[in-house]
Amino acid sequence: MRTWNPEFDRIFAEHVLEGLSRPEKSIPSRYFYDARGDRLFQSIMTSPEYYLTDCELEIFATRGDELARALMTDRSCELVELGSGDGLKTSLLLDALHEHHQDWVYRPVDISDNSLELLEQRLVPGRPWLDFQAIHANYLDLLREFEPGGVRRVFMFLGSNLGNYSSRQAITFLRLIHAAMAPGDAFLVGLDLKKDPDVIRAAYNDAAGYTRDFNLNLLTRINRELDGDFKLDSFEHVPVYDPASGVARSGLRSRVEQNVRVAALDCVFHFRRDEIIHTEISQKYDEVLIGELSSAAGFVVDKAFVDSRNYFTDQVWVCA
Ligand code: AVJ
Repeated sequence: MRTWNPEFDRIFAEHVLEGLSRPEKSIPSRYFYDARGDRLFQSIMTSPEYYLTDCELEIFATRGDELARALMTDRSCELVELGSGDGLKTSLLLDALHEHHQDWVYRPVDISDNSLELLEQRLVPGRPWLDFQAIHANYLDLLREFEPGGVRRVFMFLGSNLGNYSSRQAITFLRLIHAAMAPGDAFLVGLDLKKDPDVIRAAYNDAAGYTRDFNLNLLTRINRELDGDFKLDSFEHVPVYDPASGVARSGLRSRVEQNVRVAALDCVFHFRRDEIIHTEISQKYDEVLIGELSSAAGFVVDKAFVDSRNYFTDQVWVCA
């Protein structure tokens, strides 16, 4: 596996310092995903309330062949997956392409070397034709390294991962992808749609408590990696959803006024009672929002697939 940027640890410390020093405290959601966070996310994905994975899987399982046909060409191709996912959906697409004699190089890019290894164990056995070339990197940094042209590329960003960005960040990110693309390349993106707010609220507040543990894992991680003394039971997971904007937001509420020392940062952070550490946003989309986003970044929607409940969409975008 190729590691593109080895400085993850230093960057985590910097981001925690920066995020907890702000008047509105926050920690970037990408730090959920250490080995334990990856496992918790797997549990979230199998929880009955978290519909996103099932919906996207349904699209890949029932429309995989159409998806493959929408992406096929007569040139050699690489599939660059930003954030590696669990491999199931990707394997359906790769298998559908293989049936059409389209054996693409598959390059999953992920910040978690742990999940890249799991992915390799899941995908490679039984697929001797698969050229698997994982890249361990922050995909934001890596995207700047792609020279458009040469081999045809299809960038893939599934699972409504885009929703973790604010709309400004999302446009910046989409422009980075656009800049890495040459005419004829494509972008396959999975987006969670607006729907009954209670369905969305339940998805971020599962009864088994996986989402709560997933959020609190950020504090566990600071305790372990940065020698922090967060008391986990003095913080509560608070998910909220605003149907008008489509923003689902998660945070950790301090139940009491308290000071928390993080030794590796040589810092003590003060928390007022009820103060929130913002941990994640998960944007829900509608057609208007998708139109605004795609065109702001220079894309047009070429094909759109939805699941049977109209909860989720996978779309092929091309350069306008
Ligand atoms: C992987 C970013 C799509 O926002 O729904 C799941 C992560 N957070 N439960 C999402 C997540 C809480 C997930 N994404």
